[in-house]
Parts: sequence; structure tokens; C-alpha cells
Amino acid sequence: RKPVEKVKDVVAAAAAKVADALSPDVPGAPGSGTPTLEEPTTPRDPLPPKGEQGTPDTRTPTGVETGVAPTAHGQQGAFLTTAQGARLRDTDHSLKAGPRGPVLLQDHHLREKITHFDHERIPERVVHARGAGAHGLFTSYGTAEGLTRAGFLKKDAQTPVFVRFSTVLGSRGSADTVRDTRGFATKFYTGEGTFDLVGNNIPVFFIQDAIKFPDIIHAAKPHPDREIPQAQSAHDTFWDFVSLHTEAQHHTIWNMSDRGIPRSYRTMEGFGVHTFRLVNDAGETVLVKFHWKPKLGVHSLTWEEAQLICGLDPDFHRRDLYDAIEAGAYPEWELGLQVFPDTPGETFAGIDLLDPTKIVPEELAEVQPVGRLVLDRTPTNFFAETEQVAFHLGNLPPGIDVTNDPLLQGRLFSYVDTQLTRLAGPNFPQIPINRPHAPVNDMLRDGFHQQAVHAGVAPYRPNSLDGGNPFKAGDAENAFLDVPVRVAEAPKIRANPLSFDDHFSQVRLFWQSMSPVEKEHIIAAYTFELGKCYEQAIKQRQLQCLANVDPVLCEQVATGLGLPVPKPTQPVAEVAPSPALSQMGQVSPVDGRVVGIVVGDEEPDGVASVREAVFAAGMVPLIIAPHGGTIGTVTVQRTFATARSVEFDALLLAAAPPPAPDALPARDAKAAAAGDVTIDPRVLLMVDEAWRHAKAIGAWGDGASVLEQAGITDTLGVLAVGSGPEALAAVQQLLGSHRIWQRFPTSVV
Ligand code: HDD
Repeated sequence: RKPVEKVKDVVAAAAAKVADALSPDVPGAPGSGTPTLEEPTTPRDPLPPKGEQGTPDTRTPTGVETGVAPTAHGQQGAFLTTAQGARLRDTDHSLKAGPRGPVLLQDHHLREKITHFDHERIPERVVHARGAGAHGLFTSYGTAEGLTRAGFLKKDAQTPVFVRFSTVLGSRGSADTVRDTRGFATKFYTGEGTFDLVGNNIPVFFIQDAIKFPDIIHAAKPHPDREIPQAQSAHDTFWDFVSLHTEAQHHTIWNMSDRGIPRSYRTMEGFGVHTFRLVNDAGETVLVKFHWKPKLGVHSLTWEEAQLICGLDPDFHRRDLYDAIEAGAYPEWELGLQVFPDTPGETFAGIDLLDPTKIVPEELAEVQPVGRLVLDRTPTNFFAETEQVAFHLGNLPPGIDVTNDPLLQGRLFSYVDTQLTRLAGPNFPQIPINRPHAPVNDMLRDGFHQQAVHAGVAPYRPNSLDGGNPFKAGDAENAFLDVPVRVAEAPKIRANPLSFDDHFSQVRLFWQSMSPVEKEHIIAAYTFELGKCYEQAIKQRQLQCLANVDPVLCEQVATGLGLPVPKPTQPVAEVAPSPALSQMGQVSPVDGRVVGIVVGDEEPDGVASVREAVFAAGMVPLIIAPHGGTIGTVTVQRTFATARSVEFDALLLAAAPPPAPDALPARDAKAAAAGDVTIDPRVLLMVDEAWRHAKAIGAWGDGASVLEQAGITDTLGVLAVGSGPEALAAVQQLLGSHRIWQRFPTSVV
């Protein structure tokens, strides 16, 4: 007999012995009588790549095709293999000396599997750890052609991009809707080298010099002793720092405004913050600030919504981004530039353009649109793309250069440096998501995780052995130009320009530009945050800062804290408001807005057509019913147990569902039994919250009686009408303004 058959006999005999030895009371063991779940037995073809997902770039960093099939590590093939490609028989049992062990050290598959698992996590980002990303396309209008030689800003140029949005303070697993600044980092894979625009949704920063970054972050992160609070600025160390280091006050008031709690990444502005320098073909320069303007307008949550969502759906922003893209409601922004003459003083209208705690109001320098960004593809793999993407402000294509903003200069060092730890070595630009789309021909060699097989013997210049390659490019070959800006002759000194000393005028500018409702929200936010501090001295010091901003703001917050109102330490600045800073008064497209539709046990009249009409308007309808499955012809997406008002931008009531005593807490069940409540209390809660959060509510048919029982008699943005289509039309129109603003009290300011 052939040796291989003998081996098979031995294996079969061993397996039989193992089966005999297995205790019959082990679930799933032969003879145990416990059924095991059937697994598919026939291998199938690998799954095709996810729809529209491009295959990873297989070029080496030198631009040479590796020839490696992009699906090689797709984990989608029919047979399980080791990391080396050997097919495996079993991945469910370790190799043991007999069924009762011990486990053998020689089990290479066990060791490989566990070792790799043990090393799956990498350090999270030291800031901006929590984020979500998406791919898209940037199309240039060509309007910046005269200002910069950057090819991706030439007319009709199309550039693939990857954008990562983030919160700053929280850990990777923290909630999305906390009060915080949001990161808005964009990687443009231009044909002339990658351009990273690493901005925020707030146009100013806490500090003017990068050397203070560890201080502000240490102050804002959880306390070092107990590591709480998570993802919050409402604690002593944060307010200790910002009240002492008063240049932080401008950024802080933005955080305390509704900008600190965006409705969605899709409804956030983005800002490059710093001033950059553009250079055109003729070598002429201008100074610019980058702005992202969302197509859907700038909109926020209310503070109560934000807090509720932290518990009810901590992934709210991430989910919203993915859902919108997969539903075809592609998030969209316009890139705009504020353009300033490149004068030696680097100021505009008296504002120091190198001070990152200052804005230039849009009324003084209009934001000029230069292109459009559309995000149309979710990542295939979160870790590979969103987690491993590495931004760096020094990634600049020819035509864009940095300025002397001291915050920007320090950032130029920090980003590469942090990736060396986070992504373990200097070769992170070779990770697929970080690979440039421009051909790379560098002389960087070796290092941990080197992916390239570099040919040639002379990675140095000058050389003769590799034919003198690589050659230096000049203007004709579109080489990057370090703009030869004159550096002032000045002593070496650790100091700021005098203009950086103005810490309050623009805080007041922001405050003065807010509508009364927005001012109320700011007062409430300061009162909440300082109310969470323990040290009276810190609260008093912050009140002192507010006194320098505005007497009403200071007095209202002091009243909320039960503390005396301090006098300003300097005259309150005279400023002209900038209406562009307010979020109110905009009418925006309603694409991707979520409309909850409450139904009962039976399909109400017109629900199916209203649902279709919501879809047709580019919004998302969610049917909310007493139970899952279907109600008549419509499929249920949420039940009274899983739905909560904060998921919806507007609510439609098509029925008055009675209470289901079994599903109610004892108190509500008692009220229902007594006949006091004839509508499910969870529906009443939904309506009450939607009303409190100033959302449009429409009702028709039996739905109108829900409003009555919820005690909502105010008709502002609450419409009981004859038919579903009428209710929808009215609600849709109100949604354009995001909320029924008049419903918020504005008694104070
Ligand atoms: Fe920063 C990440 C934005 C100042 C040091 N920063 C990071 C991210 C964004 C910003 C959006 C996340 C990028 C991603 O999604 O991977 N940072 C800003 C803005 C700033 C700013 C708009 C001021 C205008 N940052 C700043 C300073 C320093 C850093 C002054 C250090 C001196 N930032 C970092 C970092 C991070 C980072 C430590 C953490 C993870 C990373 O870089 O890749 O290097």
C-alpha cells in the first residue's frame, strides 16, 4: 500500500480513538446528543470586491507594480490558510497530547493565531483618537488657477480624497456627540504629491504657539489620577488652563456655542485655521485661509439631544456618515479661500494673519469657492484605512507653502513624529491608504516594515553607478518651490509679537454675532461646564474672563453658578458683528434628514405614499411601530422600544397607538390601566422630546390626538392636517430651517 494511504489509516484510527475518549456529556461531542450548528461544506468562490470599492494600490513606493493580486489578503478565499498560505484542517481545537491535554508547544497554528491577535491593537492617536473616514472626489472649478500652480486646483481637475472626521479629546471608543472640537482632515491624492489639509470645524485654536500643545491637551484630557471624565471639557483642569492662558478664550467660546455639538459631520464647516501661502507660475504669492462650506448648511444638536445620544447611540455621527453615503445622499462641501495680499506685515484689516486665535470675518474677506468635495465611498476596512491614515501638514504639492505661524511650524514637526510610534517606524507612507498617487522616487531606504523591493545600488546623490538617477527637477519639471520669503533680521528670542496679546476682542466679536437663541445656548453651556468644576477659584477666574467679553454673558453665568459678578479687567472691546458666524437664518437642503413616522398596529391611510415621498425628497423615512416586522404593506425600522426622538429631525404621527401594558414601566402601566393614558407613553415621550428640541411635528388622521394627549397646544411648527402628503410638505419646508427656533426661550438676552 502507498505510504500516504497508511498515514490516512493512522489518522482515521486516531480520530476514532479521540471520539471514544471524548466525554459524552461535552456539548457537541459525538454521543453527547447535543445538536451542533451545520456549517457550509462546499467551498465557494471568493466574494467580489465590495461595490465600487477600488482595489488597493499595489505599487511600491517607487511606483513599480508589484504584481501581487490585491485580494491576496482579502480573507475571502474558500480555504483557510496560515499566514504563509498552507491550508488548514482545523482552527477550532489546539493540538493536544490526547483530548484532555496538555496543549503542545509545537502547535504553530495556535501560536500564530494567538500571537497575531495579541498584537492587533496599535496605540490610539494621542489626540483625535475617535474618528470616522470616507473616500471621495474633489473637483476644481479652476477659480484659483491664477493664484497657485497647484495642478489639483486647475479647472476641472479631479482628485481622489480621503477625509477623516474626529473628536479631539475622547478615546477611540468614546461617544460621538460630546461637546468638543471636531477634526476635519483631508488627504488630496494629487498627481503632484499628496496634499493634507488638516483642519477643524472651528477656525481658531486654543494656543498661539505649538510649544503649548502638550499643556492644553494635558489639561483637557481626563485627570491623570482617576482617568475621568472621558471626552469632556467640563472639568477643573481644562478650565484651570483656559482661564489662566487667556489666548484660549476664543476657541473656548466656539466650543461652548452650538458649534461644539454638530448635528452631523455633513453639517459642519471645516477650516484650515492657519494662513497658508500660495505661489503661482509667475512666482507671485498670496496668503490664504482654507474653508470648507457644507452643502447642507451648518447645523447642530441641542445640548440635551447630544447628551441623550451619547447613551442611546454613541456612534451617531459615524453611523450618519456611513448611512448617508450608502443611501446615496453623498455629503458635499465647497472648498473656499479667503485671499489676502502677501504684504511684509502679514496682516489684513489690522488682523495678524499669523495668529491662529484670530479669524478674518467673512464680511471683510469673502470666501471664494474654488472646488467641490463629494464623499461617495465608505472604507472597506476601518483599521486599514481610517485608523492607519496618517496626515502631515508638510504634505504639500507645488503651489502651496506654509507661513511663519508658530502653531503651524510646530505642527510640521509633530505629525510625522507621532506616526513613528503609532504606526511603528518610518515606512507608514507605504501603507495603502497613505500611498501617494503621484509616482514616488525617493532615496529613503530600509526601516521597520519596509514594503518596497528597491532596485539599484546607489540611493545617494551624486552617483554614477545608477546613471546619476534620480535627477533633480526644476521649474520646468514642476518642482516644489520653497517660497524665498525674507526672514526678518531679529534677535533669537522666546516671545510673541505684540499683536498676539489681544485675547478678548474676537471672543466678543463671536458673542456679538450670535442670535439670542445661540447666546442662550452659550450661557447654558458655560454654566453647565463650570458647574461641573469643584474649585471655586477656577470658576471665578473664568467669570473674570467672561467679564472682559460681555457683561450679560458674565452675569448670567455667574447667576447660574451662584457666584458674584466680577468687574472687567480691561475695557470691553468695540466690535462689529460678523453675521456669517451665526447658524440661524439659513435655509438648507433637506437631503439625508431623518423623518420618523409613527404608526399603530394597522397601516394608517397614506403611510406608504408618505414614506415614498420622504425618499423621493432625498430624506430618510423610518417607520416606528409597536412591534417589528411589517405593518400592512410597510416595513418597520424602529419599534417603540428601540426608537427615541433624538434619531429624527422631524416626526410624523399617523396613528394614536394605545399603551401596551406589558411593555411599560410599572408607573405607566398603572396609568394605562386606570384609563388616564390612552396612547403609548413611549410615543408621548417621543413627541414631548421632539417638541422640546424644537423639531417640526406633523400629524394626520388619528395622529392628531397624540398631540392633544401630549399636551402640545402650541402650534408653532406643530401641524395637524388632513392628509399625510400635506403633513409631509409642511414638515419638509420647516426642516429647511433645521429647527423651529422661536420655540427656544430667549428671555435672558
Ligand atoms: Fe493636531 C492630529 C487638527 C494643532 C499634534 N490634529 C490631528 C487631527 C486633526 C488635527 C484633524 C487628526 C488627524 C487624523 O484624522 O488622523 N491640530 C489640528 C488643528 C490644529 C492642531 C486644526 C490647530 C490649528 N496638533 C496641533 C498642534 C500639535 C498637534 C499644535 C502639536 C504640536 N495633532 C497632533 C498630533 C496628531 C494630531 C499629535 C495626533 C494623531 C496624529 O497627529 O496623527 O501629531
